[in-house]
Order: sequence, then C-alpha cells, then structure tokens
Amino acid sequence: MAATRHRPLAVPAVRLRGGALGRWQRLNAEATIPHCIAQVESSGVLDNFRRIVGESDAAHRGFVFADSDLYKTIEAIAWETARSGERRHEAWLDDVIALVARVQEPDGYVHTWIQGVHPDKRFAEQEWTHEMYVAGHLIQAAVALARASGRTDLLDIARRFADLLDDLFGPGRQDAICGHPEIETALVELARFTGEERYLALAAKMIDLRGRGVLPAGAFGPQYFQDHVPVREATTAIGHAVRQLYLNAGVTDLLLEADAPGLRAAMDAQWASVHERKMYLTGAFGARHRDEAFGDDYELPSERAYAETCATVADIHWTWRMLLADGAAGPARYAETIEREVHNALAAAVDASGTRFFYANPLQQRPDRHSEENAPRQRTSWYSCACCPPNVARTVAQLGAYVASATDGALWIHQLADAEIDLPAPLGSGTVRVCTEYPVDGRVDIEVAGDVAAGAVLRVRVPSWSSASSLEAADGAHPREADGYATVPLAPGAHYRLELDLTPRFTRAHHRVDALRGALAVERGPLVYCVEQADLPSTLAVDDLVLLPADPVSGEDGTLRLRCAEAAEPDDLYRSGQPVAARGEHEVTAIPFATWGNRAPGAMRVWLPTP
Ligand code: FUB
Ligand code: ZN
Repeated sequence: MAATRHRPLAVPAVRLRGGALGRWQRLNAEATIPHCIAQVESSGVLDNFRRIVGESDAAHRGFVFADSDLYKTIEAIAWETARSGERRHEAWLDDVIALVARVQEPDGYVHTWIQGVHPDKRFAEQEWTHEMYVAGHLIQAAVALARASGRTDLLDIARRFADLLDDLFGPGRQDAICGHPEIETALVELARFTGEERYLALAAKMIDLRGRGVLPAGAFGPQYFQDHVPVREATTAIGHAVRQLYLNAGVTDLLLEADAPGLRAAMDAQWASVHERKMYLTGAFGARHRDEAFGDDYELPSERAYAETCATVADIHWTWRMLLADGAAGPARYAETIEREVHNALAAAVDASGTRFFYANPLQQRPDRHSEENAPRQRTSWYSCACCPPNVARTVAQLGAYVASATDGALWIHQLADAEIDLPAPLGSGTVRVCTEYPVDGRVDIEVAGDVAAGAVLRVRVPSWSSASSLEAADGAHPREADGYATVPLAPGAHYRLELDLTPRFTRAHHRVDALRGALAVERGPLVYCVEQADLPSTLAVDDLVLLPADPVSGEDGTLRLRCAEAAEPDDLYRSGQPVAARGEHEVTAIPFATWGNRAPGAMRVWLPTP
C-alpha cells in the first residue's frame, strides 16, 4: 500500500480532557450513547432483526436502511471504549452482536428489510435498497470494535458479508454499485485493518463504475446519487449531499492506499466546489430539502437551508482524509474547516442534554416557521429516518482522532483542544500536553514531557483569523509560517504559549450569495454567533434587527453584545428601492450558534441585515 504523508494517531493516543471537546465527549458517553441504545430498541430496529429469526412478531419498522442505526450506535460505543478504556456496554454488545449473527444468512447476507419484507429484491434494486450502504456501516462498526477492544465477533460477521459482495461484484464479476455511497470508505478501512487487498480492489471497482449508468436513474436523476459522470470527471459537487460527501471520503481513502490515477485532481476540484461555493458559514451542506441536495454555486438560503447533520459528519470524514492525502488546499485549510464544522454545525445538532437532535440545521428560523418531518422547529429525541443522531454519537466519540497527526520528524497539532497526546513511536515515547479553554479563551499552553527523538519538531496550527500568530517560548517567538503552522522544537521540558486574538469580527458573504447580500454575520474565533428571540424583549423581533456599525463586545459568559437598530418600514411587501429605514439603538445579545434552541423555541438568525 502507498505511504501517506500525514499519519493519523491511534484513538487512545489523544485524550481530550477538560475543554469543550472533552466535556462533549463525556456528555456523549453519559447521555447520547445510552440514548441511542434505548432508541434502537424503542424505534423497532432491534425487533427488525428479531423478527427474522422468529423472536418478535412485530412488523418491520423504519426505512430500508434502519439497520444502520444499530451499526452506528455500535461504532459509537467502540470509539468511546477506545477513548475511555471503559467497557460499560459489553453485555448489550454481546446480545446485539449475537442477534446479528443469528440473522446473517449462511452466505453472509444480512439486511433485515430485504430478508423480512422483500427477499425478492435482494441486490435487484440497488438504486434505493441501501444494501451495501448498510453493509458499509456494519463494516465500519466492526473494524472500530476490533481496533478499540480487540473484539472480533462483529468483524467475523462483517467480513462474511464483505466476502459475499466480493464474490458477487468483485473484479471480473457482475457490475454493481449502491445508490447510497458508504461501502467504498468502509471497504478501504476493512482492507487497511485486515491487509486484504481484495477489499481495496472491490472499492476501486465500485468507484470506477460510478457514472457509467449501472444504476437506473430515479425521480431525481442520476446526479442524485452521483451516477451522472465518472468520478474522475465529476469536478462539481451535486445531488444528495451526504451521498456525494461519503463518496468523496471513499475516493480519498482509496487514493490514500492505492495507485489511483486521476482521482487526486477530481478530489481537489470537488473540495474546492464544496467549500468555496456550497458550504454554509456554520460548516453545513445541502441547500435543498426536496432531494436533500447541494444547490447551485452560491445558492445558500438561510431559512431554507437543509444542512443535514449527516452531511457535516460526512464532510468531516472526507476533509480529514484530504488532510492525510496532502490535498491541494493544504492542512491548515482542512483543519480549520473541520474546526468550523465541529464547533458550529455539529455542535448545534445536539442539545445541552445530549438527547435531542436537529436533522436539518438552518441558519435562520422565522417566528412562524412550521415544523417539517426532518426539519422541526425544535430538536427532537429521534426521527423516523434516524440517520443523524447515531452519526453524531460516533463522530463525537472519535473527535480525538482529528486533533493531531504525524509526519516524519514532526507532530502536528491541528485542533486546539485541551488534550494529552502520546507521541507515536518514531517521534519518541513522551507526551505533549495542551491546556486550554479554547474556543472560549484564546490562551493555549503546550508542554512537552518524556522521551523525544532527536531533531523532532512540533507544528501547531495558528488559525488564520487570529492577528496574534506566534507561539511564545523561552527562546522567543515562533511565528505562523506560510502554511498556517508555527514550528517549534519538540524538546522535553519545553513550554510554549499561544495567545490567540479572539476579538469578535464581522463576516460577509461572496456577492453572488444573493440570500446574504447586505447582511453580516458575527464570528469570534471559530464560533459563529446568532441572535435568538429568547434574548430579546417581546417588543423587539429578531427579524426587525438592523446591525449598526459598532464593534461587537465580548461578554463574560461567551456571549456577545451587538449594537442594533429596529427596522422602521411600511408594511408594503414591495416599494421603491431605498436602504432599510431604522430607528433607535438596542444592545442585543448574540450567542454561539451551537447553543441555540436550548430555551423556548422561537426565531433565530445568524445573518443580520445592515442599513
Ligand atoms: O439514505 C440514508 C440517509 O437517510 C441519508 O444519508 C440521509 O440523507 C437520509 O436520507
Ligand atoms: Zn442524517
């Protein structure tokens, strides 16, 4: 297998401690994962398995891909075990893995909707049956469990299914792809873990087959599942956002592990398409509800943003792989994108209790907005299409994986999180300790302890928005370099300090984003802010605020104070074109977007109009 430039660290090697991400991981362990476990029971997912083997009389419940809720929950438990070393769900795992084993057919097949509802459709309508998508989640959960705790019972099940897929659809055999990409990234990971090249070959074949008319086009056309052009020619992100982004994660995984001519250029172009023309400020993706899809370039409406939580999760997967693959945008941009996604769209997807979730993550909620099935006004405890909640759980459990990487002679810190990082073997056996309350506070202290290989260096990302940009040490200042990282010796006993400039700043959108013309957002460090009705007097509506040109002021509690006027406009829907008339002056509280919706449901907006 080809060497990768950046090497990830093992999950247990990065321990997030007291900061924002560490606290979130504990909430994930205490609340979100137990909640997912309860929900896969109460939503009928486990009964779907039981009924196949005569252990339940219930009718099949949920969508064709509901099995994946179980597999994502198992994956979350696996990464949580790797992180904490605690095996608190072992008995539950024993039960559910034994259940999946009983349901698996002798040839390796397991998919409860096909088995229990429509056996006649087995691999017959892959444009919508999600059989390989579900297999992908099974494989990812199984490898995670094996990596985390050495437990291989689920891996045995997953391999038997993967072997069946290889027997049927591997090189030289029948051509097939799944309507929902996901199996590709899973197969590469299975190849990585087992060393079996045939899983890599199967992933490569499926990637090569995309865009060649293998799937019949459905109601939304072949671009819905990225089957309109071959992957190497697909330079624009299009169609269902989660599908495009999981596909890109799989393609980038393949180029990390194998010779894959043409794929690198396609992925660089895709990354620019997604992040330079189709990303919401919060790190969310997908403007359209109808087909859960990307819009055209610069089509980024705030209140009708679909912005599915799973699309942010998928982009974190992909963007991390682009960092590892040394993609054209460079590690700092990839890391800063992941930071934006984690601290904004992903964090907003779950409430303060860890048990209620958004599926869609719009950047504006009008006061009269009605709840829609996957876009409710308030977070809800589960969904009939429950792809998002367990996706949040598995992602939060492995946040440590995105914090650092290693190259020959260097440890790279990409995410400024309170953490203890064990050096990977070639760099020594010591530890790097990062102490910080970032992103609430801009001070980051870094200490090196223990044995370190001679000449090794530490590369620390200094965010692009910070005007203060040097790492301070006893021997002086080490400035941010052109690639966005400061370099210091990885010397035992060394102590470095970074004091980031967290002055709140206004952000505007590209002039082609018509939905945002004349509006500004406020950011502080990596956090996007919003104004919520709950912070305003009832006489002042969020949608009547007009931002005045005064610098926002930081509050003690992570909030900001903005100077706003109130629009004083006639009621006419249309009238002769003049700037917005406004009156009065109000000090208005803005809160991190990640925390909105934790009080009474009401209006909210990220982008505020200017006069
Ligand atoms: O199709 C499986 C999942 O359900 C997708 O990734 C989500 O967008 C939702 O449609
Ligand atoms: Zn989802």
